[in-house]
Amino acid sequence: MMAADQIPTALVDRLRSARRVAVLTGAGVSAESGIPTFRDALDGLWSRFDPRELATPDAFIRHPARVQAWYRHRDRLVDACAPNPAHETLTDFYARFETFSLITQNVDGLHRRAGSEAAVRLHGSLNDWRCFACARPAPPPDVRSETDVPGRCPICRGLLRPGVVWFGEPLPPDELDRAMEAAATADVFLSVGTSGEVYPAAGLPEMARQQHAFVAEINPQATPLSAGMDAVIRLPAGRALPAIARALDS
Ligand code: BV8
Ligand code: ZN
Repeated sequence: MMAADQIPTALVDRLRSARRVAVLTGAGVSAESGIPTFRDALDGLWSRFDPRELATPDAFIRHPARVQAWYRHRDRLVDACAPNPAHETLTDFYARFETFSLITQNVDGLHRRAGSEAAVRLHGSLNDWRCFACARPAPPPDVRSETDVPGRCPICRGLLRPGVVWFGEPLPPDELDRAMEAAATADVFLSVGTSGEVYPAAGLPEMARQQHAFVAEINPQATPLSAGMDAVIRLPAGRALPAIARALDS
């Protein structure tokens, strides 16, 4: 059993001596909580869409009720799920290292629900709905299908949008600055559960590597980032991260 969860000793050694550790997570870290990964989020009736056709301002303007219904569908999926051992182990890393930065692309809020209040949220949050016109925060619209009337702002009647960063939209500057500072100063950088295809987040592991951090990937599948890694762990995050914690404790 332990052989299957063998963690590269080079990674354990570098983590033991590391002062500054940074972790970038993607949708794969929530997979074991039952949340479909970003590319699998198009389940059931949503399977006829590509996420990049829905997660854009243009799609929202053209089909507001469709986009609102998809995000409310994902909201409900997330509400029924809980953090898994991957999220919990990463929360414990705050106490384990002198400086620990958790950077997430995920919008499901599970890192915060696991106690990682300081998680850097590069792509926003499913829960924070706001008016597309006046930007006032608003309660989520009760829209379940693209044929429903789209939800509107109670103040200016503008359309309501989820508080996520869509393709073509800039990332929140403060969050991106924090993430880049973490990558630029990390001794060890872990890329966990991300396909490494969405920028600028996917550029963070390379930033860390360029300043000679030890960079490792935790993902059952290879990604475009794999070739640049000092170590790869082909395990689910919910097994690999607790195994890393156990190796550090032994
Ligand atoms: C921007 C919120 C500029 C919405 C998301 C170069 C530089 C800058 C930009 C670009 C660039 N090249 C291209 C661009 C444009 C674009 C981009 O990157 N396009 C891609 C498709 C090529 N980037 C942007 O548009 C960004 N904006 O740069 O703006 C700008 C500046 C000024 C003014 C105007 C504009 C905005 C990108 C953010 C898009 N929003 N999310 C929503 O969620 O609906 S991105 C979306 O993809 C999610 O956040 C998701 O997290 C993210 C990445 O996907 P992953 O998390 O990796 O998930 P995925 O399903 O792909 O993979 C899951 C992985 O987990 C798999 O590898 C799987 O093997 C693994 N896995 C499965 N199970 C497990 C597991 N791993 C571990 N354990 C398991 N159990
Ligand atoms: Zn408004």
